[in-house]
Amino acid sequence: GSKRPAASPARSSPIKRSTFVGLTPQKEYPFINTPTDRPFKVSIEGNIGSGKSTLIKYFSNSSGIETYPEPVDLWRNLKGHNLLQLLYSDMKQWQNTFQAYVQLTRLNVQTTAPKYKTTRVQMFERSIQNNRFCFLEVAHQNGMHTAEYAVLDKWYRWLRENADISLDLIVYLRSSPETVYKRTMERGRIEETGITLEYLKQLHENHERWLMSNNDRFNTIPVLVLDADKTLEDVHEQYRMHEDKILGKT
Ligand code: D5M
Ligand code: MG
Repeated sequence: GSKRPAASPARSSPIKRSTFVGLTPQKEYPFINTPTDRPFKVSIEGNIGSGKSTLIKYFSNSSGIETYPEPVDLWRNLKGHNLLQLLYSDMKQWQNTFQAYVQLTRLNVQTTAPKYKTTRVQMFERSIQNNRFCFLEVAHQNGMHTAEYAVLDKWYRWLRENADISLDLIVYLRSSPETVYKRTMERGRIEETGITLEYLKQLHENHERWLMSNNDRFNTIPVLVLDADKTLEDVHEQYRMHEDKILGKT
């Protein structure tokens, strides 16, 4: 691991909330730590349509990097049931089941041992932390019973204590709801045709609270913020510019 001097410009000046790009100030864990006994674990986070899959693909052919796209296909076919379809057809009815299953599948992915001895980086599309601090919060705000919320929270706490779900870095593809709304509609994933701008705004606010509020209750993992509203070429340029950080070569 690498230790750096405590002062950095980003820490002394407050975040310009609308335009901030870079590593967010963190009170207790301001620097990226590169482990020596296991691969560097990085999670790619952001709203629906923010370009997470694109970033994952960008790094997927590099040697030493293992990428783990979201297990959407598992959610689409659980013994013939399309949970994603069910979720969007009736959120109130299905969000508890959906959160429970997503948490399980993410746990499975995030605790996967690296395939090769030479693997330096494990890169995940979203995380079990995302599930807990973003989507579970949204579900609760949208009417999930507080008892159901408490059960899933208990599960999360148990998992955090008893499984290694640690992450070394979060890359936040920060976007505006309007931009990702347009992209999501253009992508046209069949289950997602009913997604509203309101829902994407709500997801945005919850990503912001989780990753930008500098509140230890939600997050203590370093966050690299990229501007995902930009064109694909510009976002690729940001990948290249921050590649060393993203891959833990700091
Ligand atoms: O995310 C894939 C799809 O899965 C998208 O419709 C959002 C949905 N998703 C992912 N995780 C959750 C949780 N935990 N709750 C509800 N919905 C979820 P994409 O952003 O397109 O890669
Ligand atoms: Mg995706």
